[in-house]
Amino acid sequence: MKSIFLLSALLIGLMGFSQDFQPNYDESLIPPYSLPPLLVNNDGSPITSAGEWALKRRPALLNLFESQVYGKVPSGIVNVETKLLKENVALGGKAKMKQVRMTFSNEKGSVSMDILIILPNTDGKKAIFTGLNFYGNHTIIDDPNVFITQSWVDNSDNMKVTDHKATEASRGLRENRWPVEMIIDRGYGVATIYYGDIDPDKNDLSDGIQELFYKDGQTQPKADEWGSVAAWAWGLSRAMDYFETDPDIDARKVALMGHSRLGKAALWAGASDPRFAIVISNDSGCGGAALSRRKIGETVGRINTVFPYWFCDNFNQYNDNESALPVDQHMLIALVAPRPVYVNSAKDDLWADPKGEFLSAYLAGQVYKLYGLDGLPSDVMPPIDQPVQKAVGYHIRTGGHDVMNFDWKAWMNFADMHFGK
Ligand code: GTR
Repeated sequence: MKSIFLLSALLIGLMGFSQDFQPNYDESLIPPYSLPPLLVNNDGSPITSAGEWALKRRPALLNLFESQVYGKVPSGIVNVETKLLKENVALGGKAKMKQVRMTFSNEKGSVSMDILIILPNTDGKKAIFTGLNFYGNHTIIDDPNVFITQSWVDNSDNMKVTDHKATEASRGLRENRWPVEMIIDRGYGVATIYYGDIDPDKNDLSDGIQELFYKDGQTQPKADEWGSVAAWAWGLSRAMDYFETDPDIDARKVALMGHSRLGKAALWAGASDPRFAIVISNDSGCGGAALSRRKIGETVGRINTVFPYWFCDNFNQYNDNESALPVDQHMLIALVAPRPVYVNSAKDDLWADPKGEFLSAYLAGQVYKLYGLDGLPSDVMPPIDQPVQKAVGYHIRTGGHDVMNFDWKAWMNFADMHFGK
């Protein structure tokens, strides 16, 4: 009885927050804020060299993001079994397709994720773009060889998903976000995973990879343990473990990209796992590239209310209390340094706060400078549709919350530049 009462109170509270929430889109109404300094240690001493950054400040910040924002991966042992499910030619012979299943298991259970890999059908190791997808590997290319995920999928009219099951009906429906042929023609490979294979995107942290890590009797992550974003990031790192063993992939040239919630996961994976050579955030917004303290569009309180399982429970302390955060998201971007990082926004995607995303990328430049590298040259946003590409890259393009060919072209130019093509 008590729990029913608590549950309804919680639901009413959540509905209240999501219904009453009025996002602010007016720059003049942003509360005054000061950002925690990137280059000052917790004891007040300044960071003046790349060595000090790498030895002192970076680990301290990584730790804060782990314990206060995304959550730590708990200790635990899982067996990993990797199996090549299928290999075939694709795109009329110009590409080679492989599907690899990684199965993680222990006495608590078993979770499998399928990596769809499409590479130019030429000799030698390929640089690749990797990232998670929203509706299943079969949505990114209209090819009957691609297996349909058995994992839970969010229902969607557009994506033709009902009863939370992926079917033939959505094959190829996300080709617009994954211009595979264009990527292959530029000499890059693509490797993608359905994010729900790792942890289904619903408020239940007992049906994904987390459950394999629970101690006996545990049913929820502890306050400083991983939410779904960190679980998705963990899956990306496991994919990287596989890339390191694949003779067709140049594991030193893996560019990691992600859109929106998957952009948050890409940034966290890229910040915490230095094997990703380039990290790209597309419209990742709140909890991704956007500065939390600006409170424009989506806020920490709103995201934690509507998606209470994305971040660790400790992140709730900062709902409507951003000034207490010991970090802000410019620090997350800086954790990628000195590896190239690219942030991009869309003009109409105000919910994700394009200016806040830009400022994070700009401010992270302080750390690149310690390495003798150029960040973004100015704190004024570049004009629409004009990418700026240094060690830090940024663009804001025409249009809304989406992944478009414009974005892919900019990322491939950025990769060409940094991979020395
Ligand atoms: C929204 C959420 C955003 C973003 C987006 C998406 O509902 O508020 O933070 O993650 O979903 O992933 O498409």
